[in-house]
Amino acid sequence: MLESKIYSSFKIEGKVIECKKHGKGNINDTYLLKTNTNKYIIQTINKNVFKNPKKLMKNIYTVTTYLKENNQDYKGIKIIKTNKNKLYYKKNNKYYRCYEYIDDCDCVCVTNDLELVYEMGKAVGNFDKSLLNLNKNKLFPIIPNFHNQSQRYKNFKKIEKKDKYNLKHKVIKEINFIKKRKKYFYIINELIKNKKINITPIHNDPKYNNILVDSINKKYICLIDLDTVMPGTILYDYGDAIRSIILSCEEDESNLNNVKIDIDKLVKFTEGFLLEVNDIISKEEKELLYYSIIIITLECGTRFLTDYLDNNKYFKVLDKEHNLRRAKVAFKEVILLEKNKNKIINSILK
Ligand code: GN1
Ligand code: MG
Repeated sequence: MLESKIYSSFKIEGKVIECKKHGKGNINDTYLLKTNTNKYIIQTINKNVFKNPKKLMKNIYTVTTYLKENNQDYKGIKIIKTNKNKLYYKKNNKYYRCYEYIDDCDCVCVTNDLELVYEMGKAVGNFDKSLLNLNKNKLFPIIPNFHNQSQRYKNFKKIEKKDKYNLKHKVIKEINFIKKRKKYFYIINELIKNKKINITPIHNDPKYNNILVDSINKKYICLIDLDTVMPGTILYDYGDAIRSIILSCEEDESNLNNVKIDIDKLVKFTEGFLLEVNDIISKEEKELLYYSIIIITLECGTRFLTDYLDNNKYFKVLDKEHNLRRAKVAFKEVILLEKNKNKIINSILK
């Protein structure tokens, strides 16, 4: 599927045996390249989302170098440079990058193994803790305002008002769902403005399939997909990981009856996360853990619905309704989180 000219421009070892599509990311295209001696990941970088691939790769280089320097046992992403020692390869205005494949691991989606969920919490907490002292000015704001919920709300209102593709009438219920919850889009921004929340380099996208675990030894390995490592609050990472881990189904499930949340997983993930960030999390941040799950889930659903109304320009879709299905799942999840508010707060802040 990939021209040999592309993979052979990287410093790969061995004789290529196969190169197959891999993973289920919503943004980049990923391939697994096998040689007779090694395995690699090759990705095309989505230029519509990442306007500056050069700076994107520079960020990943900065982060992985920093993590390696500070941890002798570093097991995360390793960039394979091109034969010309560059961090990416460009051909026909397309950008490609190559990583070492991280072997002996799994990304577990719908796992019922609470020990693994606990490890996933540790993985996210440890990642955030490890980046605490990386100078955030060294990171280029690759997608400005990525988790700025009030901007996301504004953008949603703008697209909805324009209704360029005449789709609004189909999703009035979902639009009202978001508008009714407008207050959630301002909570974190307000606290950041009042300096109640610490801003440090974080992952920004640690959903379940970006967390690698060793399901045999029951230990986390690392977080992958470092595209969005930028300054933010650890609450974004906590909220984003949980929203995907506690879901009983994929995020684009079409039967809403299958959308359930698992509070035991929520509790276990939180335990692992807090174990790692205990010394760096403030009282205010701790009190916001529950809200951050709702805020990030709502933000995510709003982004899906906005993209649906905008004719699917951002996320990869299988059909025209794909983003709408994703949005509906996220909104059902928000409802379930709201319904279980007391139970969740009591069990994670115990
Ligand atoms: C995208 O790249 P991927 O599939 O890990 C998106 C996230 C969303 C997620 C929803 C750069 O993540 O922000 O939460 O889809 N990444 C970007 O599944 O927009
Ligand atoms: Mg990504």
